[in-house]
Amino acid sequence: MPNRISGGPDLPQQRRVVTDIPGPASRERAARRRRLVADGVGTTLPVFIEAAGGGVLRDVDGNSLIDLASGIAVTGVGNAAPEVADRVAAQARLFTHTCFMVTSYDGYVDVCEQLAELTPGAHAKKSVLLNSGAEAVENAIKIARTFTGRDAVVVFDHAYHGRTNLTMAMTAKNMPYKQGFGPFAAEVHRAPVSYRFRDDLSGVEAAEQAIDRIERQVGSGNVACVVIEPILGEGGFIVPAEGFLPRLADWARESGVVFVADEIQTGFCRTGDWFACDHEGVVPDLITTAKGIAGGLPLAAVTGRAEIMDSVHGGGLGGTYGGNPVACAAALGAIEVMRSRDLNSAARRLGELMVGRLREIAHEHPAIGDIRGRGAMIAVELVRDDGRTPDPARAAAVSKHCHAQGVLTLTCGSYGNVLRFLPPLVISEDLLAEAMDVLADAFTTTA
Ligand code: PLZ
Repeated sequence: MPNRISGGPDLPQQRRVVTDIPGPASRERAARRRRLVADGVGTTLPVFIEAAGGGVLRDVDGNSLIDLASGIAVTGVGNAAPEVADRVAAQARLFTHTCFMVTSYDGYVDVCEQLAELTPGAHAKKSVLLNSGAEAVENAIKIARTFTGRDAVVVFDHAYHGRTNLTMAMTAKNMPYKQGFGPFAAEVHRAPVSYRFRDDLSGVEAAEQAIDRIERQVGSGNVACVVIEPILGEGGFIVPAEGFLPRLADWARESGVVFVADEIQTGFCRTGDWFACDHEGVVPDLITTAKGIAGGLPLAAVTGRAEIMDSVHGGGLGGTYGGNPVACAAALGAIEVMRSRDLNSAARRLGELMVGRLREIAHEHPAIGDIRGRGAMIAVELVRDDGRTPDPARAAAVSKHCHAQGVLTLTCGSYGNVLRFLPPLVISEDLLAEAMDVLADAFTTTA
């Protein structure tokens, strides 16, 4: 069937609300969805999308929504970016699959070359390509365990690493990710993270506290790896205080522990650097990436020191679809956009715009207890009148108002009280400013 509507950057870059949201056409489809899709699959906003591009999503009722989600930090280069779509189409016409473990192709190796160049550190690096973030984290643990001959995995409070069995064990929050899904994998240990809004510790003090916990409760000689999101994503866009990550990385090096940065949400220009670790010059031994790497196609990777990556026996890493040629073509197109349009600078500009506006809103609304994040990964933590107690109800109400007004916002956080903003890095500043106006209005309306 020919597609009459085309997405991508040609889609009119405007907010336009022509029906209730969700409108009648979406509501009709939602009934069909309920009949056919498992109830356990959630939805933030029950509209059906027919086209998307730049900073907007257009639904089947003709509403044009400002996108502050990017499909959870995926479409940084914009939805249906021509550089991605064209390469995907061309590759799909050549061949769609061979299985890289059966016969090789250039796209896979090209993506590994880009990863070696772009990820932190000048050492020799190698990669394995996979399908999802959780699968990348699982593989990082396999590699760290083989390299060290140790079992224990250390993760942090408020961490999110995925929904597979091992990564559920690593994820902190019970509902909705873990409830009823156990038993969970063994040898996963949790340490406290630096959380400036809720602790009084400097970054180094918080790191010492975490290290002490690990040494007392696990024993550093048993630890294969520490896995940390340099900015914790689903857990509430928690930015560890300066010095926390470098101290932890130093301790890992001294202790023979593999330092794994999970940059699945923070990677590929989102924070205004290629990777969030770059901000403090932290060089992880292994880095997991996914989401933003391929402009919306499923692709993930573990990249790391060649000697660590190569500790795994031949045939020990892989999977049918990992590094699928169409997904690799998409990644090469996406990375081309990041370079040619300097999306790191774009992310920084968007961040300044958002933080500036959020400060104004916070001035009038004490419900905003904290504004944090980096680049185009920004959030506000909402609290009650005491300035401390989490207020998830307010976060939900503000988000609901934004949705009704045609702005797609997301919430997150261990308490569900964090509103997060993840616009595509190619969104126009005007559109983002308009979204912030709607947000300001949402705070006033829900006060
Ligand atoms: N590590 C840091 O952010 C995915 C989860 C959405 P997958 N975050 C979005 C949801 O509710 O399932 C994520 C992440 C970090 C790992 C993952 C997992 O990546 O591609 O969803 O498996």
